[in-house]
Amino acid sequence: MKIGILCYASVGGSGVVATELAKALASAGHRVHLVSSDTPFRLNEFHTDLSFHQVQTPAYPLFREPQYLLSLANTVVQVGREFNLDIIHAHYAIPHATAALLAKQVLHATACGPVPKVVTTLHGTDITLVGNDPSYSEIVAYSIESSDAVTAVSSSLRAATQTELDVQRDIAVIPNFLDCGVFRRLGVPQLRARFSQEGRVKVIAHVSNLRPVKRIDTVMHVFARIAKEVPSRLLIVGDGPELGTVYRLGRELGITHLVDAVGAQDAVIPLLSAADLFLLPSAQESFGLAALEAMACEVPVVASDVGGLPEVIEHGESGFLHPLNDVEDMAATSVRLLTDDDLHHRITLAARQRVVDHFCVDRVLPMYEDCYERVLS
Ligand code: GMT
Repeated sequence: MKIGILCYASVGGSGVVATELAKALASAGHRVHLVSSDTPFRLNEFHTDLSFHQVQTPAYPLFREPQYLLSLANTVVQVGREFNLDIIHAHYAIPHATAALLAKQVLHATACGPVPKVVTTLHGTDITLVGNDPSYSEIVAYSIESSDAVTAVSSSLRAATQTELDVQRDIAVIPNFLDCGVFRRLGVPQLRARFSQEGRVKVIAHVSNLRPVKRIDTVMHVFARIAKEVPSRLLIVGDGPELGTVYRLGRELGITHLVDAVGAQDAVIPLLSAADLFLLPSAQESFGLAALEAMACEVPVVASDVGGLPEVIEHGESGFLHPLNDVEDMAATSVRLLTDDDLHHRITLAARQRVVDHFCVDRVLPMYEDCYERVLS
């Protein structure tokens, strides 16, 4: 199949999933065209059947607002026409689904042959945080209803789409995935020695784009409680608007000297491989790709019981889930995991096994291929 994929280039799970899907589809013999404002940050290697098309959004003095939606749709029209795309796959509804539908209309009006079908994948905040905002909701709901097929990364997100946007159509659940051969715990003795201070302290990790929804304040409060009981350090990987909260609460809680904030990093596997525990106390998480990546690297996750996280982590089996903002219980569970080697070992193995059983690329890729084949037939 000839497939165009639209996604964000910025650090975030939807761009990661779209890019990994593009790579996997190309490796499986499809011809894939990735369309984005910039090179997506996980597109780090050359694939013969995967091309990247950058959207150019020229400025003009009359425009006070960027016209990205139009230039994106225009690029998709050009790529669709030039390469006879069968499928346009929009990742994240805003504005990708809308741009894909607009491009399809233009291709329909101007083409002599078949026009591509539009598949939209919903990722989370495109529904729960931004998409349901009254300033976007009409267009988002219309774009979802008008796509030829729609997928959501969890049952929880499908339900939220139906209730929050009053969408009636079928939505298939296709979970997020990773390459289980690549995402595995590595031996990283130097990194481990650096963060664990030669094995004297435990390493607690948090990886995110540090936006308010990730509840960095809770990460800091939980860690402060852990550090009172177990010698440990906090490894924060990522950058974003809440970085200031890390520094402010670090000072207020007297833990600045225990925090390593290393910024946004492409290579998260070595960093996760140096960790003993992963905290994800988000206010909302439609899936929690960061948790999945930690579990694949044999790092037990303590997270909030929200959104799609219970579809990834089975509480008490492959990780732990606590009510939102339950700092005391999150800290108590973390201390148990860090002080009970048998429990830590059991959860670690179960977490890795859960990823291998349900979320490896070879299991999930056929679900997307089936979805494409269904809309084309
Ligand atoms: O978090 C966002 O604002 C958007 C999005 C992203 O691009 O990172 O995250 C969502 O999509 C990920 C990939 O499907 C999911 O793993 C995240 O759980 C989800 N984020 C939220 O629901 C907050």
